[in-house]
Amino acid sequence: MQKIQTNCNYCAIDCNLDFYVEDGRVVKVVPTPGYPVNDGFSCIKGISLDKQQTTTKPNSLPKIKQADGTMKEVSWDEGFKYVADKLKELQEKYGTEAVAGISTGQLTLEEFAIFGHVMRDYLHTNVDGNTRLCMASAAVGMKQSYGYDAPGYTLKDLELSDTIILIGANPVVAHPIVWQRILRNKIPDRKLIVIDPRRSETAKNADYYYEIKPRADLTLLYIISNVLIKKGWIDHKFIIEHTSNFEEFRDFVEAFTIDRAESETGLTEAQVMELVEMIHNGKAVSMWWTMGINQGYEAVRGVNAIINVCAMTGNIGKPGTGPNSITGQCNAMGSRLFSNTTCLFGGRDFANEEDRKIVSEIVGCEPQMLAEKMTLPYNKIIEGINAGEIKGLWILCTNPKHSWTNNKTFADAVKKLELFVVQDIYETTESAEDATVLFPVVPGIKKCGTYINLERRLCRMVPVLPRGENEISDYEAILGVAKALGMGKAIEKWETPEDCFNLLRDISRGMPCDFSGVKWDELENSKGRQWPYPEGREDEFKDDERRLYADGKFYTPDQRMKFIFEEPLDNPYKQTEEFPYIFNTGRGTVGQWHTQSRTKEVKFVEDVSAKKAYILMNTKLAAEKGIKWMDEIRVHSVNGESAVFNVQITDDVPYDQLYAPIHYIECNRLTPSNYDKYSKEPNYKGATCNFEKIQEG
Ligand SMILES: Nc1nc2c(c(=O)[nH]1)N[C@H]1C(S)=C(S)[C@@H](COP(=O)(O)OP(=O)(O)OC[C@H]3O[C@@H](n4cnc5c(=O)[nH]c(N)nc54)[C@H](O)[C@@H]3O)O[C@H]1N2
Ligand SMILES: Nc1nc2c(c(=O)[nH]1)N[C@H]1C(S)=C(S)[C@@H](COP(=O)(O)OP(=O)(O)OC[C@H]3O[C@@H](n4cnc5c(=O)[nH]c(N)nc54)[C@H](O)[C@@H]3O)O[C@H]1N2
Ligand code: SF4
Ligand SMILES: [Mo]
Repeated sequence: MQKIQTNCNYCAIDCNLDFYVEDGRVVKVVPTPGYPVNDGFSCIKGISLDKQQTTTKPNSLPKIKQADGTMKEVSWDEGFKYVADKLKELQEKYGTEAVAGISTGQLTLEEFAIFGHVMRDYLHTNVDGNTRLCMASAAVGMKQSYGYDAPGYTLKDLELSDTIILIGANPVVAHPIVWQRILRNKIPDRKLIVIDPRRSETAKNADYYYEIKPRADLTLLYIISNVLIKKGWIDHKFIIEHTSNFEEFRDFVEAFTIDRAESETGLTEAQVMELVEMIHNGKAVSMWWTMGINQGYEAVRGVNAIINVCAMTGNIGKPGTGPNSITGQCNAMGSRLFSNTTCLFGGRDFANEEDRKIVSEIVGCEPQMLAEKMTLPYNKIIEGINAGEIKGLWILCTNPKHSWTNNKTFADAVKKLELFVVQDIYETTESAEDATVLFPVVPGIKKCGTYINLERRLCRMVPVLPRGENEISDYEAILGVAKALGMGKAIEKWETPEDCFNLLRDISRGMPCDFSGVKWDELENSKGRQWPYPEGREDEFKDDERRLYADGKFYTPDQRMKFIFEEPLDNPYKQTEEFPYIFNTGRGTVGQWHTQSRTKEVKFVEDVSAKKAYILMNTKLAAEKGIKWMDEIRVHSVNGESAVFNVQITDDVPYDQLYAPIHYIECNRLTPSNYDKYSKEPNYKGATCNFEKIQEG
């Protein structure tokens, strides 16, 4: 029996797992003992990764839609040629930006990098990623405050913090290893604090739970900042030596007096004081956030505000501290730096001549070929299709017909496309229904590549199972189209994932994410490597768990963390008589992953999962409306759409809110086309709605 260590490609923890394989079949899966991230633990998604082998067809060829609407199987070479010719034809007919791509945070570094090279550099067009739906606000916020998209923590900080504040994060469901690391924290009197508008699974297990009004985080963080300053509970030395713009911030938050708390945030003055005192008394305070912050109409400012609180109290760069952004998808951290979408590879600048020279020399093209500007954001791509300006779309490893906000706009858009390539491990996703070309590719357990986890750790995916005839990986599919496009010299250095890794590694040299000391072969069977890990300085960076900012130096031009703030905006979706309820959305269960294309194949997850869309409703509200457990209701959203859900009744959701798990397509039928103005991340958790009971019979 052979043991193969590889990483889980669901969430951003990137657990490592040992697969025991015999005769081409997985016999057992054991979370890798001693791996610094998950050390012998994982969730059920990780240990069921091998279940996908049963659904991927052994003989997987592309399919092309025919004039009569049927899909015809063709050889891979024909598939590559068809897509390449069609992309060029559409560009010639309608303009360079008439084709676009939607990439992902769930592929390997090498896969979205080559996609970014082909589409953004060679074809000079737009590619955004599903990371926009997820991490864009954190990425933009960190770039503004720190000068670079660099979450500074290591997971060990969860065990070293005596005051852990989770704001807009539900790790019991969404990041079980974050939760497990919190449980390993044995500091006496360690406090776990949760700020969430609903009593989530994590809130129920917290020492302190604050039921904040939805979207009131920014105001709360400004009030907290003001009280901390007024009390003098701030780290003057750190502020003077390592930050900028503090005085302006201090003057700005003066207006955020504690008497505003109750009406504006839903927390009483006493609750806010309790929270502030815990921040002050904590020796190592850490704040962790996820989608409750990132997915809002002023999300970037929320990110800045969390960073501000940590910085002014000196809770940054030290063990157990930090404003810590928890990443969503397995390689969202990698895609933010290496997908060639919002920055040149490695976080370099599209407009910087020196950066262009370095990157072009390494990747093997002329500097003029490189993309010149950031991509159009996701929403503009969808709007562009609906406006008839974009005629071709190639999506990889994402299922937007389900996950995109106000998802009818995506469903409408794809009907207008002349070319719609869907590259997925399943042909049965909602998005695949409208494909004009299907590229079936192998799942993670049959391919190789690298990933970067939420604490900046690179790790290797190693093939666990052999491939069947005609089975190819995402990398090979993209490379095939690149060659059919006639990229020639510009793709010569990209022959294998290992070649690509080496290019990215060279590009990273000298950047904050420098991983020039990491070697492809050495990553296998290793403990992974957090960046930075510069070549020649390996000894300085040899620890298995490392954090950034210990020296108080940031990536801004003056090396200072910048206090950034702005007057809170008016909520675009106020509760009205017509739409009196907040429509909150998020993860439902540990076993279910996003649009369920993968996890519904896992029998022991599917057996315990609801088959139809459901929504959580407060007990009192249900009683008032005469609604019983699993009654059907039609929910009408402020976005103009409606959808049907089964009701589950609970006290964990406040009276004026409904909570819809994202794993059912109905959820995003009702979310709005509304975005943070800086990050363009959708305001997924902020719509309002109303509902009526569907009468039986
Ligand atoms: N099982 C499972 N795990 C997953 C995923 C999955 O699909 N299934 N997806 C992965 C991905 S890509 C991501 S991004 C992460 C997401 O991980 P999380 O962000 O932890 O998950 P969510 O359920 O989207 O949202 C977290 C919480 O935000 C709260 N919230 C809503 N509005 C507000 C608000 O105004 N203020 C505050 N403070 N909180 C608010 C919600 O009530 C919810 O409890 O999970 C990852 N892990
Ligand atoms: N209302 C609401 N909507 C949300 C959110 C929310 O909190 N609320 N969260 C948002 C967030 S944070 C995220 S990250 C998105 C996620 O949204 P999506 O990315 O659309 O969701 P997934 O189901 O993860 O889609 C991944 C697809 O890739 C396929 N796949 C898996 N492995 C491979 C592979 O190796 N290669 C290829 N080519 N395909 C593969 C899967 O079969 C699946 O169809 O949803 C967003 N939507
Ligand atoms: S989904 Fe996340 S927590 Fe679960 S095994 Fe995979 S990486 Fe680990
Ligand atoms: Mo995400």
